[in-house]
Amino acid sequence: MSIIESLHVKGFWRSQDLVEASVLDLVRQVGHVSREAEVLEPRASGEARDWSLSRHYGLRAFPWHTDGAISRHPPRYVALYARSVELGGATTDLLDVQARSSAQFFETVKSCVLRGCDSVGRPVIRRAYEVLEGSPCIRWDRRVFSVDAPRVRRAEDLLNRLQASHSVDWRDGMLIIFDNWRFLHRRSDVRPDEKRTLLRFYIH
Ligand SMILES: O=C(O)CCC(=O)C(=O)O
Ligand SMILES: [Fe+2]
Repeated sequence: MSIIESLHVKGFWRSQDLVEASVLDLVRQVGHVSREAEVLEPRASGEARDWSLSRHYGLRAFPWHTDGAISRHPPRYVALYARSVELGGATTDLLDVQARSSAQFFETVKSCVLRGCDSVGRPVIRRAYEVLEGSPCIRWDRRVFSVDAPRVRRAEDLLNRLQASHSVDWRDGMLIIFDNWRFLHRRSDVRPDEKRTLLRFYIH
C-alpha cells in the first residue's frame, strides 16, 4: 500500500531506518509541508517555549490531544521522525477515533463545543468535531480548552478509559505519519536525563 493509500484507509503510516535527508521528500508526497521541521526535545516547563506542550506539562506525560486544535484549519497530517532517541524511552501513543472501541467517545465529541483562549488571551470557540473539505476533523486539547462543560467532561472521562490504537517505541530513523483529524496522540513521561530528539512536520 502506498503512503497515501495507507493514510486514507488506516489514517496511519510508519517506516524505519530512514536517513534524515530522505524524510522531507517522503513527507512531501503526502501534501504541502507548511514550514520547516520543528525540533521536539523534552524540556522542563520553565525552559520550554511559550505555548508548547512542554511549557504546560514539562517532562510529565502529554495527555491525549490533536495538534493545532485551536486553529480554524488544523494540520491534516503530522509526521514525526526520530533523529536521535534512547531505546526504551518515552513512547508516543495514537488513538483512532474511528475505531469501534472509540465509538462512545466519538459520539460524545461530535456535540462538544470547546471554549478556551488563544496565545494572547482572546476567547476562542471551536467545535470538537466538524467536516472540513469533506472529511471529519476532530480537535482536542485540554491545555487550551476548558473541560468544565458537562459534555466535554464526559468526553474526557471516556477518553481517559480508552487504550491506544498504536504505541510507538521509538528507534533512530523511524518515521510515523498520522491523520491529525482522525487520531489523537499523547506522549508518555520522560526521564529527566533522557535524550530524545524528534522532528515534526505539519502537512496540509
Ligand atoms: O514527543 C512526542 O512524542 C509528541 C509531542 C507532541 O505531541 C507535541 O509536542 O505536540
Ligand atoms: Fe502533539
